[in-house]
Amino acid sequence: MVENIGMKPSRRGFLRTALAGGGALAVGSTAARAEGDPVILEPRPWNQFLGEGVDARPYGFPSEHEAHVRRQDVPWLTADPISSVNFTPLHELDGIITPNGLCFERHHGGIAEVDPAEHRLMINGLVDRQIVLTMQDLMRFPRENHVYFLECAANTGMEWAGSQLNGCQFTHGMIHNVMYTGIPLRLILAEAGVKPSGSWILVEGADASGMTRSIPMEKALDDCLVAFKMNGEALRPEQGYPVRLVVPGWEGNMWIKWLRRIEVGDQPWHHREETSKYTDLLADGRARRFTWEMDAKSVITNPSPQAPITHGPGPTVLTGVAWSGRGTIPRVDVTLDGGINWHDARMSGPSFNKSMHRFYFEFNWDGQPMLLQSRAHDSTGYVQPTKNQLREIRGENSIYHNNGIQTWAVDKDGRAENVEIS
Ligand SMILES: Nc1nc2c(c(=O)[nH]1)N[C@H]1C(S)=C(S)[C@@H](COP(=O)(O)O)O[C@H]1N2
Ligand SMILES: [Mo]
Repeated sequence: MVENIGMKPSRRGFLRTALAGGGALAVGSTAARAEGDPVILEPRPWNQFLGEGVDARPYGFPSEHEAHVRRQDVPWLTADPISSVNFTPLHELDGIITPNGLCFERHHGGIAEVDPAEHRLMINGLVDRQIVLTMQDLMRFPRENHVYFLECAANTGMEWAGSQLNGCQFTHGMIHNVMYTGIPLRLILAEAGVKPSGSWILVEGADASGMTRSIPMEKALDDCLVAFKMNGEALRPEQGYPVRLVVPGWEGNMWIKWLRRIEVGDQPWHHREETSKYTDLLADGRARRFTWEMDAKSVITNPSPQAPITHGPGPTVLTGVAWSGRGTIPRVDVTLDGGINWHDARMSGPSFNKSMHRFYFEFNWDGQPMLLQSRAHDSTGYVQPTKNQLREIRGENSIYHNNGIQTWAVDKDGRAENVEIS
């Protein structure tokens, strides 16, 4: 089937051909277009008139032509928009960083509009000194910068039993990847002095949901951050302004927003979000307890249902993202024929620990239907499973932690649809 769709047998051979012949594609279509093209021959408003001055946009927004690039919810998914979720438009993005205004939102009590002057972070419980820190106090701790993905454990949860939502925004968009500036949590805990019996922390949010989660001390002292900046600017209110917890590689629910209290204890609290929620019910009625780490996962973002192929047969760019809660993604395989032939995708951009990675696969589409899939390999050697492999182990009751391989069926017109073949 690879030959059928015009693939060169050797990936390296194709790349060389593509690079050498790259000009041919561009020159051919450009030459044809130049004749009588009004956008070239007739003046456009933007070269006839002067534009707005430098002060017109003190805080910039995207071009009005990008208005379709937006977070979106699925109205029937939740009873109301207060305890709900919307989704990152992955099919409109490139590279690895999610712009702040497009990071998906998950709230249990709506967006807390916190006044930083009235925000406090309390450390209590099994500590030598209970302390209360203001934002000004926090600014005096040493900071670090790290790029991490946050994925809700429910991402792709609607797809357990079969394909359901038509677009990678909805199937995979409960994820964002941001550079955080924050204080290592261990420094704040050291300021309070953790007692020898302190082996767990409870983190609590200042929003109306008062969300809490238990986190083992080992993780708290390892790479958790108390973050106040995202992509260089203050956290957005939607993301927990003025401070949120960053729990690298672990499920999004633990990344408490509007962080106001950290209690040190000697056992987990077993609150709502770690018992009745964010627990995986297995086929035999038992439940997986504390599934914190996010397994390696990937998705093709283009082509995909919201991003069909509109240019017809010929050179085509396939791209997507991959991530793992256990490390980096050295390799992603892609298939155009539903897993009969797999090809090495080309990784591009920085490869950070517990961050999103970008992959590309350029090929010549011959206009025949395709079954597109991607398969991530992480730095521990773990390989992203098929959905059937997941169901064999976890049954059909699950919602959370679905990292199975996603399939898009592309028809001869380039339209893509969410399907399941394995
Ligand atoms: N205080 C508080 N923290 C919270 C939540 C919340 O509702 N309140 N939602 C959690 C869940 S379930 C997820 S997936 C992430 C979502 O983070 P985001 O809104 O930045 O995408 O925040 C977590 N932290
Ligand atoms: Mo979540």
